[in-house]
Amino acid sequence: MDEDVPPPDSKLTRSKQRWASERKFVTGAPTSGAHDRLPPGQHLVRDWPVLDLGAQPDVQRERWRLDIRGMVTRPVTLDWNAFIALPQVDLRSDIHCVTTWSRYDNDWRGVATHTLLDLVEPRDEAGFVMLHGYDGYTTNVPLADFASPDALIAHEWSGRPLTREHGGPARLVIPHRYFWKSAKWISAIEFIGADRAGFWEVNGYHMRGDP
Ligand SMILES: Nc1nc2c(c(=O)[nH]1)N[C@H]1C(S)=C(S)[C@@H](COP(=O)(O)O)O[C@H]1N2
Ligand SMILES: [Mo]
Repeated sequence: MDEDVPPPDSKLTRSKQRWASERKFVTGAPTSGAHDRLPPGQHLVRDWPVLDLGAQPDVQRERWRLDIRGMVTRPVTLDWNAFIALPQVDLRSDIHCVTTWSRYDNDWRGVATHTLLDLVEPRDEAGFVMLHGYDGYTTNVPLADFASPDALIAHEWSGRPLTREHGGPARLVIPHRYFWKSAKWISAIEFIGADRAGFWEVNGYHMRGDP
């Protein structure tokens, strides 16, 4: 499996730079600006609420795997060492939960989704992504949202390992979508052609989740 992971520079860096310059997968302008930082109907919290289906899987790093599959040129299964060997980024972002709480300035460390896209190279038919969690949770996002420059698979929050209740060892973070799109205990990233509804989306939540 290790041979599937390119070295930190070379092709990966080049194609990241190329994607950045072409703004590949990115639709619309980055969302920020103090005036609209708190989306309509949201209130600020200082603590960090825990929300999930109730079962918080105990996944040790030694047993953790991230399966990246579906409509990609080079599917890969990363173990923890391969994941940590990928380029790491530090990103600060706000959380917006559909239950109306928002939390500003969360410091994440992890692997940018762009790095994973470089690794597996989604095929042209891939338009959406289904995220899978170790608790059986699923959620769907358009590829453009997954590929957002501020999206990452995070394993640290505020300089500490992400706790189990918040999705450790690693979770997705897509800041500009409601937090239910940010799968905790992430186990698989599946690239699909036609959009499919995940857990909350089947239960009536929005397919895009724009706060
Ligand atoms: N695997 C998994 N991911 C999940 C969920 C879940 O039940 N299982 N709940 C989602 C919802 S509805 C929210 S609001 C956030 C909550 O993340 P937090 O508990 O770290 O605040 O996780 C999202 N990701
Ligand atoms: Mo949520």
